[in-house]
Amino acid sequence: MNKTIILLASLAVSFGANAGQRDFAKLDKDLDGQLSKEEFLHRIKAENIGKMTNVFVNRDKNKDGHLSVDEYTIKTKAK
Ligand SMILES: [Ca+2]
Ligand SMILES: [Ca+2]
Repeated sequence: MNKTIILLASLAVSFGANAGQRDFAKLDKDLDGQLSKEEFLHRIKAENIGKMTNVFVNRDKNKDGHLSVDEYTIKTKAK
């Protein structure tokens, strides 16, 4: 059953997903559909934390302290 759910979830993520949306899914560790600052900065090197914190704040358009998929992908260019 769990495999079915995971398969469906990954289909939903990959259906029409661009690179930014795939990145988002990888970063969203607790799968709540929002990126916390901790999740966003998880893979960022220490020397880039300050810069990326600014990126996070700039992308958080509704200032709720989390990035939605739309907020995350709005300035993310497809790789
Ligand atoms: Ca999350
Ligand atoms: Ca937000």
